[in-house]
Amino acid sequence: MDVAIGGFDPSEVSVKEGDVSIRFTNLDAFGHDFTIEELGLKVLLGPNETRTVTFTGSPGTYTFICSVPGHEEAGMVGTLTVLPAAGH
Ligand SMILES: [Cu+2]
Repeated sequence: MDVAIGGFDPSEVSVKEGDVSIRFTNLDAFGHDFTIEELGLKVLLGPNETRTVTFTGSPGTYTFICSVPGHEEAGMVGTLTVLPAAGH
């Protein structure tokens, strides 16, 4: 997922429940983060940093933002949908 002041690309992501891995690339020369308040998840992304983060996702729809002041207002908001694994 590309992370920049204009927003997250893609801004709508669907994954299966369980271990969710997302690779983030910060395209800007200043910091951002990937925050899902409902999950207590906050991934800090330094300038031009690329990192992969794994967390446990339960089925549902979650809003993610960049919590740096002003960045959500600048469009850094999106939706993560965690789908039930097959067989549930
Ligand atoms: Cu940001």
